[in-house]
This record gives sequence, structure tokens and C-alpha cells, in this order.
Amino acid sequence: PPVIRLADYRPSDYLIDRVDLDVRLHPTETRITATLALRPNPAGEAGAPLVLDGDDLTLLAVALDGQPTAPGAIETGPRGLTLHQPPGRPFVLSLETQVNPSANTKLMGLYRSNGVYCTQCEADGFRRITYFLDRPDVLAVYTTRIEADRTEAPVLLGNGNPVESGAAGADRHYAVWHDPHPKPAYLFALVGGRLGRIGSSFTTMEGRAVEVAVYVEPGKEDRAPYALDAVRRAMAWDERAFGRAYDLDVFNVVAVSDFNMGAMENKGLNIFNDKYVLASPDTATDTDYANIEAIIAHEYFHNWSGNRVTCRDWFQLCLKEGLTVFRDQEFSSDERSRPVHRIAEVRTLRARQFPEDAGPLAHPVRPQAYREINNFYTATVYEKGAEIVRMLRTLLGPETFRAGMDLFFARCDGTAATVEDFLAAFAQVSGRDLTAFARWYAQAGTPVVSVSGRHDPLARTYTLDFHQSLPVVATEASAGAEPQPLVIPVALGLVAPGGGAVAARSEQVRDGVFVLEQESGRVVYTDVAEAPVPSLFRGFSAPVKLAHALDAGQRLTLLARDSDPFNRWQAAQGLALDVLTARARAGAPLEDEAGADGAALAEALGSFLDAEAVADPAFAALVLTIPGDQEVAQEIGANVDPDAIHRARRTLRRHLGRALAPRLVALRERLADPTEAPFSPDAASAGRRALRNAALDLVAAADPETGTRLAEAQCAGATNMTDRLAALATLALLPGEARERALQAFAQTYRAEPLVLDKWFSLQAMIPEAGTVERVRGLMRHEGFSLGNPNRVRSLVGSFSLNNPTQFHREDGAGYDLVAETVLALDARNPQVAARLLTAFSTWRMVEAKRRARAEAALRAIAASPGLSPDVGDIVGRSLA
Ligand code: BAL
Ligand code: ZN
Repeated sequence: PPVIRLADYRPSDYLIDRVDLDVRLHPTETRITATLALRPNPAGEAGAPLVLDGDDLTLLAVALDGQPTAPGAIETGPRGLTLHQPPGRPFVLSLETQVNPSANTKLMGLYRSNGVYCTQCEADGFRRITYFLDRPDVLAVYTTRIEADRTEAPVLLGNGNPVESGAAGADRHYAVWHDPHPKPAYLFALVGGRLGRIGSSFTTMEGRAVEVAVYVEPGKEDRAPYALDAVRRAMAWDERAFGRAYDLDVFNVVAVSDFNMGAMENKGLNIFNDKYVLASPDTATDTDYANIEAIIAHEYFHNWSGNRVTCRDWFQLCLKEGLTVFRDQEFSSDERSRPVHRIAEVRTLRARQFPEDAGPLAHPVRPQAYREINNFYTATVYEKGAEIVRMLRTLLGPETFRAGMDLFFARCDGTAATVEDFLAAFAQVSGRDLTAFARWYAQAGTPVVSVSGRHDPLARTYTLDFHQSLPVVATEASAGAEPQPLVIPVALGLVAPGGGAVAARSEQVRDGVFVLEQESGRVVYTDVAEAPVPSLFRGFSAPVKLAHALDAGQRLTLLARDSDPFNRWQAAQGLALDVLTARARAGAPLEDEAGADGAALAEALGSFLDAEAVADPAFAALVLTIPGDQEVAQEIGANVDPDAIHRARRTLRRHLGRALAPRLVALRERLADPTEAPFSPDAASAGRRALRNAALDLVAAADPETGTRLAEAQCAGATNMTDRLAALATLALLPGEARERALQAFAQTYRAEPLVLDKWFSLQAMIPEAGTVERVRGLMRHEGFSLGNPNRVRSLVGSFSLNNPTQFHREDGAGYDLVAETVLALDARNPQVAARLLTAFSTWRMVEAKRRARAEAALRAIAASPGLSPDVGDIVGRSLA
């Protein structure tokens, strides 16, 4: 596909003010009449031909101002429709198209999922419904009439508010929806089907009574209340935290089972992957509940950050996504535990975004070029994008930040905006020049901040010297220019060696934050009697790698004494990472013990558990969890041997388990829920379960026999999916009959529950054993598996490629071959999901030479395959560049 550049942006030559759609739903022959009120754009080129996007459409009729068009006036091709000499005044174009929803396996545009008609239009799916100016800066007011067979689709939903409904002949009926808010086509949606509904009402701070409803597969209504409640909590929170009220009379959420993404923020009609709606104690884990809450909130928050203010072009995707992720993270932090949530956010960033930023798919948060926009819904745009917004708040302070948000919403409401518009609002309210800060949006790669500290006992000063180094990232999506210093907020403090904060002053630190604006910077604290331990980047105040030579003793001080929970957790992670990288680099023989560093870590964790585990189990569970393979691999950086990392992790887990076993067993008992207590998905209950299960995991790592016994009992006797799945995950790491028995029993119990079987697929795909490739191939033939359903593919093959590093990176290349074959098999059917699966190869240059050669061969074989989709072609091209 050709490259599209931000620098080439031009406004549309034409605008569309109103869209009237008449959609007659039919399984294979759906007809759409679109009546478009167009006019020349004063900012465009006068007299230019009108070029409407179209994809996979059959054009049945066309009329201009109600008249048939002259022969030759209109031309259609594979990319769309051209009207050669449009009137130089407002005009109306009517188009009748036909599409086949049942044959739409790409799940873009109008398709059927389990017999339910639904749509997905972001980024460019609307052009698969009718010919259109399918770009986010063309905003129109939509009225949609939906007609369908009454039995097949008793529920008919559209954007905006319902206007009228009624019979359309003997067997058919219709509904009309009107959305008064101008929107781009990517926010269009409709749904038609047989659906169960649960509803509630919410009165906004402006006094508007809103009917809120969640629609699910009939019979699953009892799994929807958590999502419905999350909507209402999100509505209330956005009013409190950002002053944003909802603006329609209805807000609908619909769950469908075949969906390329997590969910979609269509105006007033959010369509969800059912994985992020349906929850019951027996089918959903605590993580599922937390994800549902977060994604429901995320899509709802888009109503302002994305819908009321949308993006001028797709390069500005972070404007809505990074900002909305920040907003949903804040919501979850307020609804749950802020420190625990912050740690979870950073773990995701490090596991997904840092590797992306270090590999061939690296791109700035606002890319400068793309070939296929669907490949830019990335951890960088989303998660790093959210970190930029968080840094802005840290730099400006919460009040000024809020004033900036208010101004941005007020000024850009109803428009398609840019990152510059966003920053201009904050510059205005703060009086600051944000030009240098804006580099965060333009420069790819993870900065490294090196710090060294020096105590002068005579002068009683403590000096910290900071230096930032920025990687030069020369990928297609990145300018490749010499990077300029970033504005890096460093939240910091000093901890006395014996504990407690040091009451020192520094002129360079305000409200606990030093801003590193140049390549180098210095902080001098005065009145420091004894050498302190610096606590840097508290709360992970910037998305950087910190190079700071703390010794184990200093880390232990921070773990035990720092007032910042994030850095306490970070201290434990740092201790573990030192052990893991040293041992992995040395080849990590399995029989080795973890050594003195491991012993020090075990002792510190023991004291920590004694003092704090019961008070904050969720936090304790995170402290107990050592860094994952990915993170160790990142730390090592080059010539990575995934087997050595895995052995090092196993050894350390075994060591920690042995050292902590008596405590862990006691904790498990102490934290057990009373058997009669009803299940609650709240954060406190989830935290207890998390710690009990982290303890089980370590006990099993140390003593497989005890672990098997405990896990088998827990798996069979669990009263909720969190405990059952955690026990099964523990068993999955213990080869033997017990594992296979438990896996079989689980599959038998949940054979009619696709979302639960996904967990079962996923666990097996992650078994770090040589037989897993064959196991995955076998599971691909399981009756519950289908290449047509994105959740199934992600659970089985996605989990294998992303979460099973030893088997994906098998020395003989069998793991690469499995994923490459699946990508090719999927590509013809669903290119978006195929391309996403292929991104697992993006770290291929980091692995050692033998594996690297195998990975490259697999990528080259894909690249040489005929008929690749633009999606896969783009990823494979960039991966090999
Ligand atoms: N806009 C695509 C799905 C999401 O990020 O909300
Ligand atoms: Zn989003």
C-alpha cells in the first residue's frame, strides 16, 4: 500500500452536512439508500472532482439532486466513486448500494455475528456500507431508518435518539434514529437482532434523564449487570472529574461475539466484544471484571474525548485514544486502588509499549506516515499517549490541567481537532510554552535517563545529576531526525537510610517534581546530614528507562521505607531483575540456586509479607510477582536466549517459594474468604484472591507435589472463576496426569461457554514445554475453536506468540512456523486480526542469531506469499525493513 503522510494533509474539497440512511437489512442482500447533502468546502479546491471512498460495494442506483446522472458523469472503481463535475453549490447525491453482511468475514462495515447484524466503522469501515467521504474531518448529522424482518431482528438500534418505529409490511418492521450531534462516519453504527436487554436510568448533572441499556445474547442478561453498573459509575465520574455530562436521551451498549477490537465508541451506541461485557462469578475472573469496568468507561468517555471533539485525521489518533486511556485509568484508580492500578498500568506499558518502541514497528505517538491505519491502534498510541497526558498534568498541576481540559473541550466541541489544538489549550491556561513538550508526540523510542547521586557531608548537600539519552529511531513512521531533548517530569524524594523522609530542600524541585528540560540537569538538596537513598520517578512520572546504579542495600531501603508505593514495588522488581539478568546472561543452568542476591530478595520479601501482606494484599501480590520474561529480555536487549531467561525465572521462583513457603501457606489460610461469603468483584476481595493465588504459584514452583495437591483441590472446589483459573494456571506449569485431568474436567464443565474456553485455550498455549506447538495445532482442530472468531484466535495463537517466549522462539523455528501459517490462513478472511497476530514477530531482531535466522526466514516466507492484504503486507514490510 502507498504511504500516507501527515505533512500532506489537505482539507476535503467537499463537505457533507446531512446524511439520511435507509438500511433494509437482509442476511445476504442488504440494501442501503444514502442521501447525502453535500457542498463545496471553502477551504478545498474549487471545481475538483468529488471522490467518494467505497470498498466491496455493489452500486444499484445514483441520482444527483433527484435526477439520474448523465452518462460518464460518474465512475466507480475498486477504491470508490468519482463524480467528475460536481455542482459548485450545495447539492444532494443519492446512492443505493447493496452489501452481503453474511459474507463479511473482515468484520469491518456491516456484518453478522451469531445472527446479529452489527457494524464496525473505525477506521475505514463506513465505505463498506455506502460511498462516502470516509475521513474523520467530514462531520455530518445522521438520520438512520433501519428495516428488518421482525423475527430475525426484533431489536433495531442506531446512533442518537429513537424517533419512530412501526410495521413495514407483514413480516418486517422499522425504526428511525436521529443523532443531532455532527459526527464523522467512523462513529456510525447500527444493530439489528434478537437480543436480551437490561436497563436503568441516569439523570445527568444538567437534569437530562438518560435511559441506559446493555444488550446481550438472549439468556445472558444475568451476566450484564456489572457492565450496566459500570456505565452509570462512569457517567457520574466524568461529571465529577471532568465536568462532562452525557448529551443524548439513550445510551446503549451491545455485546457481540465476533469483534476485531475490544469495543467501539459509536455515538450513543457502543458496540462491544462480549468478552468485555459478560461477567458472572463462575465465568469471569477478577481481571475480566476490572477490564469490563475499564473498557465500559473508556468507550463512554470517548463521548467527549473522541466524539464531541474528534480527530482531524488519523495521525491524530492519540488525541482521542491516549487522552481516553488516561481518563479510564484515572477512573479505575479512583474506583479501585490508585497505587495498585498504577503498577498495573506500568507493567502493561513495559511489557507491550517498550518492546514496540525498541523494534522495527516503533513509531511516534503521533506517527508521521502510515500505509494502513488499522495497524496503528498500538500500545504506543494508546498507552504512551496516556502517559503524555499524565505528564502534562504533573507539569501543570491538577487545577491548571483541569482548566486546560475545560478550555480544550469548550473550544474544540463539534470540531475535528489536532494535537496542536489540545496543547494550545494548556499553553493558554498555564501561560507556558509547550513547544518542547510537544516533542513527546513526535519522537519515537524510549528515553533513558541516567542519574548519579553524590553526598557531601561537609557542605551537607546531596546532588543528583541527570542525563537523558534519546534513541535515534529511523522507521517509516518516524521522522528519523536527530532527537531533541524531551521535557521530563521527575517526581522524586529522598529517603533516609534508616527510613523516613529527608527534610531537605532543593531550589530545583517544586511540589516534589524536578523537570529535566535539557540533555543534562542537576538537583542540589541542602541541609542533608547523611547520605540518603534517592527515590526517583515516583509513581513512574515519565515513560522512560531509569539507569541509576542502586545497590541491593539501597533497593532494600526503598522497598521497606519509601513513602511512594510505586517505587517500593519498583525496588523489589529491580532486585529481582538484577538477579534474573545476571543469571540469564550467564546461561542460567537450571540446577543452580539463585545465589546471595536471591537470598537477600527472599529475606526482604519475607519481612515485607510479615509487615504488610494482610493490610494490602493486592499490593503484596504485585510485590511478590517477579518481572516477566519480556521485561528481562528488554533489559538484556540483544542476543536474547529466551530459554536462559526462562530458566533464570524458574530458579528464582523456586528459590523464593522455598524460602517463603511457611509464610505463604499461612497467608493463604489467613486470607481465605469465609465459605458462606457471597462473591464480590470489588478491589479488596480481588486483592485477597490475587495474593492467595500468587502464594500458590510460588509454593508450587518450590514444591511441585504440594503445589499439585493444593491446586487440584482449589481447581475442583473453587466457587469463582478467578480461583479456579489460577489453580489451573498453576497446574498447567506442572507436567503430569493431574494437569491433563484438570484440563479435561475444565473443558467438560465449560464446553458451552466460548469465553471460558478461551481461557482454557490460552493457558495451554502458554505451557513452556516442547509439546506445546503440537498441542496448539491440536486445539486449532477443537470444536470450540474457529479462525473466524477473533477472540478464539487471540486466545490460542495470540497467547502462544505473545506469552510463551520459549516455545514461540523455539530454536528449531517450529513456533515461528505455527504463527506464520496461522497469519497466512487468516489473512484472506480477516486481515486486521492477521496483521495484529503478526506483530508478535516485532522483537525478532533481539533474539540470538540462530533463532533470529529462523524468524527472518518465516517473515520472508510471509512477505513472498501472493495476495497479501495491505494490513499484513504493511507489518511484514516494516518488520523486515
Ligand atoms: N476506537 C477504537 C476502540 C477504542 O479505542 O475505544
Ligand atoms: Zn479508545
